This record gives sequence, C-alpha cells and structure tokens, in this order.
Amino acid sequence: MEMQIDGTIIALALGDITLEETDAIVNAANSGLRGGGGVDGAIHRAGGGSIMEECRKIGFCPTGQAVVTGGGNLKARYVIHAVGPIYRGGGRGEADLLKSAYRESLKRATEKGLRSISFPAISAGVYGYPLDEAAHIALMTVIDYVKEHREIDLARFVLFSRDVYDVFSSEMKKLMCCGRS
Ligand code: AR6
Repeated sequence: MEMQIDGTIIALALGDITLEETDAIVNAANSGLRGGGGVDGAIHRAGGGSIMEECRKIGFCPTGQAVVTGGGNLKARYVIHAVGPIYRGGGRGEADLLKSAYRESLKRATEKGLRSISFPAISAGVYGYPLDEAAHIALMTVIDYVKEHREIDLARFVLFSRDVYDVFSSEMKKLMCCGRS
C-alpha cells in the first residue's frame, strides 16, 4: 500500500528491512548503540562488524535522537540508528520522543543528501509502544516532514509481521480518507 505526498511516495511493505535497497535503513537502536535483539540484532548480523565498530566510536545516542553509520554489507549505503522511547504508560513524553526519533532520522537523511529511506516500527517491539499509536505517530511525522522537504522521493515502512502491517495500513487509510487527526 502507498500514498503520495507532493513528490514523495510513502509506502508500506511486509518484510525484512535488512534486504532494503533504499539509500538508508533506520535501526531501532538503544542509547548505548550496543546492538540487541529485534531489528537491531538483524541489522548488525546482516551488515557485519563495521557497523558496530562505528557505533562504538559514536558511543551514545539520547532517546529521541538518531546517528548515522555506513551500511557495511547491506545494500543500503547508510544505517540511521534511531532511539525510540521505552513505553511506560504514555505520560512520560513518549509520543514526543517517538516523533523526534523519526524526525531526527529524516534530518540525518537530508544532511547526507539521501533520497530514499526505510523505517521499521520504532519502539513497537521490545520497547512496548502500543501499535496503533506508534503507527499513527510514525506516519504523521514522516508526512509532515516530507511536506517541508521535497528532496525525499521515497519513505518506506518495512514491517516484519502481518499484524503490524495491518495496523499501519489501517492508519494510512484513515489519513488518506480524513486527513490528519
Ligand atoms: N525487519 C523489519 N522489522 C523488524 C525486523 C526486521 N528484520 N526484526 C524485527 N522487526 P524492536 P524497539 C520489527 O524490538 O521496540 C533492541 O534490542 C519488530 O517486529 O526491534 O524499538 C534494541 O537494541 C517490531 O515491530 O525495537 C533496543 O534495546 C519492530 O521491528 C530495543 O530492542 C521494532 O521492534 C528497541 O526496541
């Protein structure tokens, strides 16, 4: 499923983000950039040791921020390591931090002059963010950004399971039919 915002395609795909051929893929990392399970583990396994070497040099990334490394053995030239919030009920600024993680990732892409980027569902796994809210924030933040930054041609959400894909597609349908809510 996809939608178009001015010149940018925003697409949803079911699959493994490590196989993406966009200029950058985004990792759902932790602040210590130490690697871990989920999509983080998959990206480091597929990309090889050079990504972790660069992460060690960078050392730390605050929640809501994003840092860039090369893509190692991946097809994507860059990995943008974004740190989403751990969900603790919603009263601790989680929505703003999740929005910031997407926005900062897009800013890193713009700074590098990239035209295409793939995202996983940041914070929606181990970090426990309710999926419908996470999908809404993800889509709204990317839509708002590409309206201001026409240089991004393609933003893909690469979702690992059918249930996550279905929630993103129902949020996208709502946004296409009724605008922002
Ligand atoms: N491609 C795309 N999406 C994936 C893949 C993949 N190969 N593998 C998992 N997902 P999570 P978080 C989905 O837990 O919630 C790590 O240990 C997964 O199904 O990876 O932000 C880090 O080091 C889910 O929908 O990230 C942090 O400590 C989504 O990616 C912590 O987990 C995000 O799930 C970050 O937790």
